[in-house]
Amino acid sequence: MRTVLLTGFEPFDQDTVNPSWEAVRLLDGTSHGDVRIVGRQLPCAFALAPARLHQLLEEFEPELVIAVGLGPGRADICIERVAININDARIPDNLGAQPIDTPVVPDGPAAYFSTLPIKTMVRALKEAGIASSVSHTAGTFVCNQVFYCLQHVLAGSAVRAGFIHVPALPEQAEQCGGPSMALSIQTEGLRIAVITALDTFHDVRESGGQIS
Ligand code: PCA
Repeated sequence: MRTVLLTGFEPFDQDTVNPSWEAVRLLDGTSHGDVRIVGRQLPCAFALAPARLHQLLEEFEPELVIAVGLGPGRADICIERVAININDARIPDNLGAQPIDTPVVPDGPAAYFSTLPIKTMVRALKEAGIASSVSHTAGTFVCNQVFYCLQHVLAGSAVRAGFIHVPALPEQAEQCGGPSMALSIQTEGLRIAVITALDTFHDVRESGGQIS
């Protein structure tokens, strides 16, 4: 059976909900043709997330992996381009750890690129009327750590992988007045992202839009 693995994160900081997990949970058990989608949750903890990720890769042997996280303040579905080899936590994780300027993988390369067709995914989301863009930073917290570990462990393999940041839910953004996106749109956006990644082996060449 062909498998796509999606991961979402447990809530972190002051939140009681994490849209990345809520959306991934809704997609768990669905399928696209002969491909099943498996959705699992990752802990928001530097000490736990990589091991859980490795476990899931071994258990499900997916052909495609998309890790998803909440990007507070993000206004659209951000297809991440690059993971960097640094942990620099602005807040403590769910175990109280707050690494500052430590490597994700000692002696690992400075960065890894997503192996997903990121521009085609953005285009497909926009064509479906869902706001999306290429992002050039996944931050330096647990999301970037997981993204880096994912690309590190799969480097040189045929398994394609990448990371997507989703916006806050409307009920989360209410308190601070920041941008948000409804869960149903996030979920549909991730579904389109998965299908597009599965079906696309050569990314389109078009501008990602940013100047700086
Ligand atoms: N977002 C955090 C970690 C977990 C999540 O959903 C981040 O962007 O690093």
